[in-house]
Amino acid sequence: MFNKVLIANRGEIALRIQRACRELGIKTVAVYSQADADAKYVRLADESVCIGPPSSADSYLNIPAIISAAEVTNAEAIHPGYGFLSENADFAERAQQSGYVFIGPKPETIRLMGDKISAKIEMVDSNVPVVKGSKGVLPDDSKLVMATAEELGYPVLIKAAGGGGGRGMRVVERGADLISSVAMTRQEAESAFGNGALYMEKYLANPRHIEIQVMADCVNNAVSLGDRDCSMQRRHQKIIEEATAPLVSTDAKQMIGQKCVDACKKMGYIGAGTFEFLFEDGEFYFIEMNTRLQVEHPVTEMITGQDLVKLQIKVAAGEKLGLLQKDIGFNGHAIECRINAENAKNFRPCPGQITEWHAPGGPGIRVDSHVYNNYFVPPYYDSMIAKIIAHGKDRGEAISRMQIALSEMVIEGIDTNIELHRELLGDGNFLSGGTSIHYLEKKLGRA
Ligand code: MV4
Repeated sequence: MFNKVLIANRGEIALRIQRACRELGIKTVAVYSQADADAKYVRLADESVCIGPPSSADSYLNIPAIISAAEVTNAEAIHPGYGFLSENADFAERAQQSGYVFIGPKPETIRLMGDKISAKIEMVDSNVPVVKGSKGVLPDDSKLVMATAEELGYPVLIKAAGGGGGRGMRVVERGADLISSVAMTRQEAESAFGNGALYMEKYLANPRHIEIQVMADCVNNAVSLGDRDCSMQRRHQKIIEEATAPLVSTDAKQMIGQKCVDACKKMGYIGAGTFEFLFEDGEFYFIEMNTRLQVEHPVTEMITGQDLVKLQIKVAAGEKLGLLQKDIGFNGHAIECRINAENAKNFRPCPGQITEWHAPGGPGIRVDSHVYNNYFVPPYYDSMIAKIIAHGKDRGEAISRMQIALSEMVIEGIDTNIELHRELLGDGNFLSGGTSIHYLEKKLGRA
């Protein structure tokens, strides 16, 4: 096992990774920007290194500064968390070349999945169901583009190979708009990702977003840790996630989980991974794979009893998973509410001083947060300040516990989305389960 791990992230996830390291007897190095100098996870780490000014580009995205911090502290491995450099294949490669273990998949795997076209081809080859679409990259020839769209039937979706997470895509409703839409999307993709490669898919009108969590070791053992429903989102920011997905048969979940495991084995996947699917009319359609730990990993931890961060670190250190699929059980239901520092009406980030902080507790409640009384939420980063996770024997109990937790929580000094969560936890459609990816935006639009 490693002696010392550098955590190349901030906020709640830096603290979460630190806790896993501590359980494994690993010393921790926190890196921080000048804006995070007073943060709790910086104080709690065994060592800390300032890596630059507040702006992410100069600190948490500054590869040479992070590698230098690993050098001066003699760290053996780097955990990238989520966001920032977590899916940057060049970072993984440079860390490796400098002699550090990158806690994640191989750089070539990150690259393969980072290109959404090669990822989709890999899934087709692994027998994972994908959305109907162009075979690989969309050709330049307008006639061929038109023919592809006609064959799929409108509406179609033009997506950028370098995109993902909602960036670089455009819905096309009719043939008359197709060629200009392709040209615009290509332009945007070239300037945003330096890659004008596009692909086309049939547009699914009202799907849910369901993802499969996997974990794999370096001797090609892989397991599925089940699914999560992340359909409750606004502008591609998830706000509530739950495990397991409501109203999907256990058989269908097991089948798709097994396909993801097989795909992992075929590509020699190592570490934690998430297969993202759209789910419509009882069918799963692969859209993207995330090669990192996800924000919503706690709901999976609550129902499986597995510590995903400890498993990530173990397999990165070359240890075997020591788990077979039959060892993975699912117990009850878990829901996560993401608490953001944001204005309730316009959703704009609301940084500032927290003057009162009371986190909820009680049976089945977990709070992952780096916040404390009088903490100052800096304006430079993501506005998520806490995650409340409620676990219960079934969905009803998880919901009831979350409602109580939300009623207990007090955050003063800044605006948050707690009130929105309270509203959603009483929303009839949410309570029934199975709302689509468009549900929240439609509900907010009506309000
Ligand atoms: C789609 C789709 C409908 N049809 N693909 C958005 C983010 C990226 N991960 C893929 N996305 C979508 N791809 C087809 N063929 C609808 C979305 C989509 C979406 C997906 C997941 C979660 C939230 C979403 C919000 C809007 C659109």
